[in-house]
Amino acid sequence: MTRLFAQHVKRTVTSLNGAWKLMPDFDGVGEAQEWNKSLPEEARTVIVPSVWNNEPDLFHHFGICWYQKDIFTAGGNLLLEFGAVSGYAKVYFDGELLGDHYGGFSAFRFAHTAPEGAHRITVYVDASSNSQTIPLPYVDWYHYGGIIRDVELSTLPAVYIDLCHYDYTLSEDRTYAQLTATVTLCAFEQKSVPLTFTFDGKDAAKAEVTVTPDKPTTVVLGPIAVEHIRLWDIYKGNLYSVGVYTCCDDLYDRIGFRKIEVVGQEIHLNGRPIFIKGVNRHEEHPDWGFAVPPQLGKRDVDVIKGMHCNAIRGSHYPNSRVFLDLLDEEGLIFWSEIPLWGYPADRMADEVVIQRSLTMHKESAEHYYNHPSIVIWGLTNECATNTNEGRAFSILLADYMRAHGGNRLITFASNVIEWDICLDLVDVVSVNKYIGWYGEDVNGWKKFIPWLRTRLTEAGVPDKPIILSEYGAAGLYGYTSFDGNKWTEEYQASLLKGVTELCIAEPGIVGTYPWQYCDIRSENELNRARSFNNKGIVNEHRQPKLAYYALKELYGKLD
Ligand code: ADA
Repeated sequence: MTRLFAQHVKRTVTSLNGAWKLMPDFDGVGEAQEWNKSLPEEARTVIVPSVWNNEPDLFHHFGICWYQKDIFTAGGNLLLEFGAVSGYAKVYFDGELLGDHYGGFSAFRFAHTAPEGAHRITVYVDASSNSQTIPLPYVDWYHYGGIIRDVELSTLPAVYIDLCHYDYTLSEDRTYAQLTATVTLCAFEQKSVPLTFTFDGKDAAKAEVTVTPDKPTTVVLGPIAVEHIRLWDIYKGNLYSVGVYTCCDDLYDRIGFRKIEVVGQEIHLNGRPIFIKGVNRHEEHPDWGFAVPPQLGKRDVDVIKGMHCNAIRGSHYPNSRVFLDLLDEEGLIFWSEIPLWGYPADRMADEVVIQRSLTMHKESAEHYYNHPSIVIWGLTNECATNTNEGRAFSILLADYMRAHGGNRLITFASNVIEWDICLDLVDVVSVNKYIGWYGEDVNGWKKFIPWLRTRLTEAGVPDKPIILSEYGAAGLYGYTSFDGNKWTEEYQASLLKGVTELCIAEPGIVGTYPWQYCDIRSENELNRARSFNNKGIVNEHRQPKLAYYALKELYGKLD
């Protein structure tokens, strides 16, 4: 996968990005007509990763498409990996089903054995949505479908390394750590292999492991002692190279040592209170959909850092690993979530939705575990957390992420703060509010911000820190006027400035995430001008609006 460092040295990995055949299946006939074996002749060539909606005739196609690629491999034990497929995916190898995957923004893989020669990979992608999908049909972004991240084929030895999580405990003074590597190995045939844990370029611990093909084997190496630690911190992307290897396979990663915790009404990073100077960002661009190139991610980081932000919320879905790598390096804080956007009570009681939600959070915890930049897990966004169904659902998700998500804070973004009954479940209370845009007069903010603590006290959680996780106004790029009316850049800039100032001055408010970094494509039904959500601080081409300079000045003063 595209990362900022090499994950493998011994493993042979071939990129399957590039030309694939694409065939839209408007009438759902592909399975009956065995497209898993061969696509019709009129299938077109597309470049993967991409979204099919950027094909001129497929803009409004929210259903099924099939992808196919003919490959040549030296054969043996293979691992076929997808960085992400937006939609429900079924993967076929030479016409035979390898497996399926639900969840549009996370990586998945299938192991398979095949002889040397020519083979065919086919992927069925269903990007349609209904009352049981995540996301639901009604969202405020575009339902792009496609193979949106890298595809790779690796050749594996009999025993291979599937996953490795690194855990550590820090000494009181945070200069020393005890570090372990928890390694999951899989096998095509029973075998013993020597396993080495390497830290900062030096072998640190070893074990002999026997792995059988029936199930993955997990082994813990270490703890090893790490002294004179350079902590990972805001704007200090201090990273250490870590890895595990056997005779014939390896997996490298990077970690950062840091400690995040809530102390009274504050969030402490490495023992120090922080103020989160955030921004909400969709990983989206009209030319690329969700398949944004890493170069754009880098540009976004530069623009966001240029605004003196120290944090990004990945609204509303898991972001690409390469983007998280950038944040790890820059020392920027990340809030990661899954697209549980606007679920009403009955949907949160639906067993299919529950299982899908748990799986998607599980995949985030599993794949993103080692990224120091992920400091917050967002469980849901604007769901009915004012209902018993919402509470039962939130408990399930919070318990899972607390048990498996590493040293991170748990939150969800509430738009029902007045009636929310889940506030006790989180480490930090996050509030979405659009006073001054939808309905109420902009002056309402002056009452609302100090009232939040009163509300928390009434809800029985008087001491939790608070984040304003969304607020904003649309400003049409280039539309400026002395009248300062809604939709002008002036109105947007003044609202964001005013609310951010109120939050900074309010004790117990520990962070702000204005909505939103850049303009994004949205659905027509939401009555959005240009069919875009125009609340971007920069437009979709990353050109700054007045709000950019207003926030830059405010956030800059806190550096
Ligand atoms: C919500 C939602 C965002 C966006 C925003 C808006 O808070 O979480 O995704 O839709 O409203 O612009 O209205």
